[in-house]
Amino acid sequence: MPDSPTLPSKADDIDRVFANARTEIGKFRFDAAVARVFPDMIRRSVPGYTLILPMIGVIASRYAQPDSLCYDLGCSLGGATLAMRHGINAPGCRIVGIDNSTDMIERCEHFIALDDAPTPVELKCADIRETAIENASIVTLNFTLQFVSPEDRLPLLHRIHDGLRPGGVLVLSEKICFADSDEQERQEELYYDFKRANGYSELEISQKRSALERVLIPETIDAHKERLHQAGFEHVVLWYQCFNFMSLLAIRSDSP
Ligand code: GEK
Repeated sequence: MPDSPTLPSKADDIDRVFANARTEIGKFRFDAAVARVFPDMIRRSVPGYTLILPMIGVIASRYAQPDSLCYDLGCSLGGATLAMRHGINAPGCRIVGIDNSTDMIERCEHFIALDDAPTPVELKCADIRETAIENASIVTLNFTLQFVSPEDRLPLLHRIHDGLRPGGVLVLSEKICFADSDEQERQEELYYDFKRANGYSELEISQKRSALERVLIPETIDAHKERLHQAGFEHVVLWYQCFNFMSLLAIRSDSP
């Protein structure tokens, strides 16, 4: 397995963003307070995040094509960027990490500078709905599409498909929901148990849930698969699922 670095996290970088009772809960934002504790927040909030990153490295080692671009869309602090950087074996690749949070991109620059793998990384503070995607062999949307408004999702996936070379791949990781309400309740409860087991209090869980309402919009696995097919991807396979989190591998057909 490629050596995939985990982002450094210090004792004072523990996520306590929602630990104190708030009189009013505003919309969740990827601001400086979140960026500072982000490695701890995502590790304790997304089941399997620490497994998915090294697997993105494995996928990169197989699918990165020589002289192509590898995009990390919604790169945050560069977890998937670094995983790809350490997985890529093909010569002449360049990674482009894009995020529209200046606080995330500033910190991401720091983490990338600390890493010495040879593949060049370019970071951009931009909206992924507006940035060009071209000559790509790998694109990752690692828990990012869920923050893009539903009507903008298909146009973005179309552009990703068209910007991939034949045989190129998209890794799409998302929080999901279930069409069956009993299943939804069961998986959501297990998810909250996961958060409790990771030290989050009932107050933290409920305040964060309120902050994410209408900001993070989950969909079913079938809705994601169907949309990926509509965007032109021929082969779509579920390669990871734990409770209400999953990751799909979507492959652009080999023939141009
Ligand atoms: C990781 N992939 O560590 N344009 C650019 N960035 C965006 C947009 C947009 N329209 N919408 C949201 N973001 C990362 C984790 S976090 C997931 C991704 C989470 C960015 C947003 O600023 C944030 O940094 C990221 O997408 C989502 O592998 O926090 O659950």
